[in-house]
Amino acid sequence: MKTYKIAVIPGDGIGPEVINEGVKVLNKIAELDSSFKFDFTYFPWGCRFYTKHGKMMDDDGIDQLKEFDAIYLGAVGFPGVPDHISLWDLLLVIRKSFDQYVNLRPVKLLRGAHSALANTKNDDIDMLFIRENTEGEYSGAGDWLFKGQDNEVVLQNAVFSRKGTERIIRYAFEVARREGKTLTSISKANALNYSMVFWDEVFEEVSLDYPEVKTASYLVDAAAMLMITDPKRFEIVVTSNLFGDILTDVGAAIAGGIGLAAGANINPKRKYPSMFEPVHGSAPDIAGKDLSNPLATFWSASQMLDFFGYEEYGEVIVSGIEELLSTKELLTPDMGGTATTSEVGDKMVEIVTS
Ligand code: GGG
Repeated sequence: MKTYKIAVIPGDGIGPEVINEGVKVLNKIAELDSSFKFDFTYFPWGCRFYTKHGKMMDDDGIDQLKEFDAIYLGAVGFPGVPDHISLWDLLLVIRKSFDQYVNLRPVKLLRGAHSALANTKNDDIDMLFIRENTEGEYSGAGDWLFKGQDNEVVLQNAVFSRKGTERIIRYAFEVARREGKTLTSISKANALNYSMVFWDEVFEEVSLDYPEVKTASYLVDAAAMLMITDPKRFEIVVTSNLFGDILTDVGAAIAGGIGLAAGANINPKRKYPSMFEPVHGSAPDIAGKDLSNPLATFWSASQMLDFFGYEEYGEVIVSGIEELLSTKELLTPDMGGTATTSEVGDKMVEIVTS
């Protein structure tokens, strides 16, 4: 029997609640198949850890995580710890250290989900965002000069390496070719006259290796509008770190809400663990109240199962989410229901075993 070692980082705010339900569901899935099981190891890292120890994770945290097959993360960020510290010293350091350069974020209107767009059919919203995840606008390069003085200057540099840009675009072309779908590149070359001109050039170059893949390109501002007015035109989308982060929140709004938005941070070479996490943050206002929505965390678990090659079980989870959404029996308040996080988790466990 194969044992998958999973590092669990529940993190902050609602992170522990949603992760608890996700682990319950993953354990139940493993009971359906005698060929694999999960071995979960918990790490108490996050803002509470920072308040006690002055750091978001152990000094050798990355070395500890290397031993695992995957990381399952809840949420990071809590009032009292500056957001750029909680993000950079935990989430982003993991993505970069493990070269998780592909961020897969499905923007798909599941059966039963309610889109912020009127008169939308499920088939109208079915995209996969492939976001560059280790460099670009989130390179972390910059400087803060003459702090507090009249001549204060702040620099935040976007870094687009040829290797980093080419590999994410190539990955996206591979997905588009495999799925027979159109690949859309989103950039902003008219204003960002170095980085995005380069991005567009690399996209053109790589496209020559995939003559069978239909392509489209949009400026990010136009893309944001078109996702609302004509979402059907987007299928597979490749874009930079910042644009992907922003546009997938637009995606969350049109595909049922942030409580349904899932994400996978993938190291395609499988040299290091990949990380699975809901897109949402830690929602401190509802933390500890058993009110948070665990559906995105379930969907991220389904992405983990897909990654391990158990697509049939990944599909069991996604159709379970659809059943929950369609029957509307047990949904959390953000989805218009009155159920608690743990009640939704219990119901999901029941659905996946039925
Ligand atoms: N669920 C993970 C989390 O708390 N994410 C918060 C966030 O701000 N993420 C930014 C990003 O995905 O780049």
